[in-house]
Parts: sequence; C-alpha cells; structure tokens
Amino acid sequence: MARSRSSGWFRWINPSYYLRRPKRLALLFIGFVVVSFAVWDRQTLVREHKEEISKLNEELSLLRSRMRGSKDMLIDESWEVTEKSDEPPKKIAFKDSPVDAERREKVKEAMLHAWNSYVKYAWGQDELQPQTRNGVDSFGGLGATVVDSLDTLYIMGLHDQFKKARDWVADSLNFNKDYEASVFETTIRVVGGLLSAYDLSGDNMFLQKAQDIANRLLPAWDSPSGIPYNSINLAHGNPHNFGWTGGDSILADSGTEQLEFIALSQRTGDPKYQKKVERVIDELRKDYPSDGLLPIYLNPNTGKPSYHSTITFGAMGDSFYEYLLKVWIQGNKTDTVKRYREMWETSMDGLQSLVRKTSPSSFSYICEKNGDSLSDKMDELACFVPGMLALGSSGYGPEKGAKILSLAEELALTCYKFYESTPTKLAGENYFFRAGEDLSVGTSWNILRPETVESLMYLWRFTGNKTYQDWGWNIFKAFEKNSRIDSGYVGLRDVNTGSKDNKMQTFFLAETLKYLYLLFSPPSVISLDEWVFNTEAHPLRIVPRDGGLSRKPPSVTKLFGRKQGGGRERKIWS
Ligand code: DMJ
Repeated sequence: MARSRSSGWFRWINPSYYLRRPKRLALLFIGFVVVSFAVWDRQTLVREHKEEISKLNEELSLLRSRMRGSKDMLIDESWEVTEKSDEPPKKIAFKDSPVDAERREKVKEAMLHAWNSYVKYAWGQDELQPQTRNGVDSFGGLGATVVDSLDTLYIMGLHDQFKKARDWVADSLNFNKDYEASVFETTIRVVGGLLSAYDLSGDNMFLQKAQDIANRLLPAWDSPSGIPYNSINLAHGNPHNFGWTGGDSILADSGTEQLEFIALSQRTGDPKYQKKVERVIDELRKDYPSDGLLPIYLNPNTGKPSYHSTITFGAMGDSFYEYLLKVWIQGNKTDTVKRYREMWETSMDGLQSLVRKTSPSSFSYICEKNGDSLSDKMDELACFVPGMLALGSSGYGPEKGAKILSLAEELALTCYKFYESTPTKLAGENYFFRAGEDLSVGTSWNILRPETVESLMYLWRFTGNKTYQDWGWNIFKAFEKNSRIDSGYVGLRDVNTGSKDNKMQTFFLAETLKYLYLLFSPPSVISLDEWVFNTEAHPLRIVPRDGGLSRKPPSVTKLFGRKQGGGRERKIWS
C-alpha cells in the first residue's frame, strides 16, 4: 500500500507541516542561520588566509632577493632570514656604522658647500654659475635652487638653512611671471619640491604655493586628447608645444606629473589635479602596445604616439615608465591603481627585449629602438632603471622578482662602469657599445647627474650589499675631486680631460647629494614603505588614496635631531 504524502519523507518539505508546528519552524530557521553563518565565516577565513599568503609571498620574494650574493650584507643579529619557503621569514634590519656616519657627514658638508655658494653668489636666482660667481634665471626666476633644495636641507638636519629657504619661499617666491615654462621641469622641481617640504615640515605655506603654481600649469592639459602641451606661460596661460618637436608632446614630459598632481589633490581635497593627469595615462592605455614601449613623441590632438620616433629609457622617455610604478606605490598598491602596475610590468617585459650584452665583458645595457632596429647606445639618464627595477621587483612573485632584481644589479654594474672607465671617474652623458670594446663615451660631458647614485641607493636598500655603498662613495669622491671649486660645484665639459663648465645644476642639490646621503643613512630615513620619491628625488608621503582626501598629511616626521646628522625618525605631530 502506498504511503500517504503527509506521512512519508515528503511531509518535511511541505510548508503546511511547519505552519502547524511553529516550534519546529523556529528550530529550522535557527538551524538555517547557524549553517549560513558557518559557511560565510569559513569563506571569509579562506579569503583572509589567501590574502595573508600572498602578502607573505611578497615579503618572502623580497627577502630572498636580498639574500642573493650577500656576503657583505648588513644583517642585524637580532633578525633571521631563512632559505626554506615553508618557514616564515623575519624582517631584515640594517646596521648603521661609523664608516656610514662619516661618509654621510662628508656628503652633508658637500651640500653645505653647494648651498652656501649659492646663497653667496646667486641667492634667489634659479641657478648658480660658480666659475663666474653669479646667478642665472634659467627657469623663469622661480628660485629653482631654493625650492629644489628644501627637502635635502630638511632631511640632512640643516635647520637654519631650511628656515632661510622657507622664508624666501614665503616672502619672495612669485609665480606671476611672463615666462614660457616647461610643464615637466616646473612640476618635478617646483611642485614636487614644495609638496615634499610640506610633507616633511607640515608648514601649510608650502601647500598653498604648490597649489598656486599647479593652477598656472593646469591649462596645459586642455588639449583635445588630454595629453598635455609641454610649455605654458606662467602669467598668461597659452599652452603650446616646443617648436623643435614639430608640434608633438614629449612622452616623459606628459607622463611625469602624475605623482605630484595626485599628491596635490590628496592634500587639498580638490580632485581636479588628479583628474587631469590620470586622463593622460588612461588615454595612453587605450592603445597600449603589447611590449609596453612608447616612442618619445605623442600627438596631443589624437593622443596617439608618433611611431617614427625613438623608443628609449633615456632622454624624453625615462620617467614616464618610472611614474607608472610609482603611482601604483603612491596608491598603496590597491586595485584602484592596479592598471598602473599592469602597464609597468608590460613595459618591463618590453625593456628586457632591449637588453644586450657588451663584448668582451658581458655588461648588460639597454638599447634604444627606432622602428624595428636597435641602436647600441644608452644615456646615463637611463641609469635610473636599475633603481626602478629594484623598487618594483617585490611586486612580482618570487621567481620573477629575483630575475628582475638580478637584471637591476647587472645594469647597475654597467652604469658604475660608465664612471669607472673614464680618467676623471665621472660618467659621460651617453655611451656606445661596439663589439670588442665594451663601452665608449659618446657625448662626453657630465652635468652632475644623479641617476646612477639613485639606483645605488635603491639597490643597497633592497639587497643590503655594501658594494653599492662603496661604488657611491667612489662617485662622490670623483665629484669632490673634479667638480668642486671654491664657489660651488660645476659639471665637466669633458670627462676625459676634466675641463669644467659653469653651472651648478639644481638637481645636484635635490637629487645627487640627497641620494648619496641616503645611501649612507639607515633605510628608516625616508623609508620606502612610507615615502615615494618623485623623479627629482622629492619624497612624497604615501597616504591612503581612497580613504578620503586629507588637508594635512597624516603624520609629519622630524628625521634628525638638531645637532646630529643621523638617527631614528621622530614624530613631531600626527
Ligand atoms: C632630473 O631633472 C630628473 O631626474 C629627470 O627625471 C631627469 N633629468 C634630471 C637629472 O638628470
């Protein structure tokens, strides 16, 4: 006999069964809630666990990279590193040493000499001409040396000098100049310098000044494509491109304002700066080449690259690639900025296709590319690449990260050879690589550029290998020997003969001396976890990108006590 539906198993899924038995209904509901919670909780745990594993892997990759070739590594005894991937690594710390302290004091003294010479002979003007002992306004009279030096003075603990520079900015810096300014140079030196001074000191005056000059630059982005025109009159606007580019915009000049303008939006609460500069990257991303390599000219009307022009990591290309990585870092490496990292990784694959080795010594170098052909030429400017690769290496998985760091180390060696191979031990502006000759100087001037010591600073921080400090020290000694004169520092017209030019470039104070100083300082001084350097070596504090725009940076750090030149970071307000 067939069992009735209500007496068989079917009654358990019949709603009327429960309506007649409310207690069972309640029990069933409670059971449902408990099971749902358990499932949700489990899934959350799994997700968190995965995130944790990915973080640990990143850290592991970094630590493994640091262990490679590290006989000279400065690992504090209280820290341990393990080779086994199943053992969680512990953090590396670097020891300060008397040698480091002595070296950074020497660099600080060099900064004082450069600064005092500028104050004495060129105060308030853009650049010092040390041989003729006068100043020259090569950036429209914006006190470029003062603004570019602010953060270096601060970081080195040169407080009186910083105060003098600060007061000049507050009282005398006037941007209302009938001058055709380079949007790129003005952004990286002036906007970057002022923002960095603001982040370090917390003095609101710097932020107001940065906003003033940025407002004057902003119409440069009003092109049909959003790719900026590279020159603008500071008093009257009227953006345009330099005549010598045939109306095109330059890649580096168009893609090297993102850090500064995003930082400005974060600090003022006004999104207009960020919008302009992010549109540039979004425009370039639409048709991004599969090798990530863009030529140096862009059409501001169509937003398209001019593919007949050169592809290079040197002049006019360089910092576009640098900023893809650094905007990702500035944005806390979140999903919001993931596209920057993706573009950067694509470009780094492209970069590897340009790497060749010299003969007979197998030094790695980066070629330039014209159409389909590679030319065996590399600018010293491209020597920022090893530092950039080191900085970006930890964002890869362990294997790729190690490979990228290894390439960084190979390229850094080549850049050091640029210096070591000349009679003055200072690098020329560019190099050619002919079979059987390794490397030979092309353009033979040296204008006190920072790129190689910048890379040495990153490599030392990421590998702990003291060799990079020693190389930096050798370069510093060569500057002291060849470029230092009684009235400042000059470049060389020719690194073979040592004949001198008549200019103390502002980036010597902003970058070269700062990176050298940091090369001999503990990594906690301007920690790379908290700061990101713009391309003129101005550190910008990393703040939450999506956590609301703040008027003040979240905390400001006083790096050194008044008297000493070294030590731990100390918060002065937060
Ligand atoms: C600096 O102004 C910047 O580093 C820029 O990115 C490249 N050129 C100089 C230094 O050489």
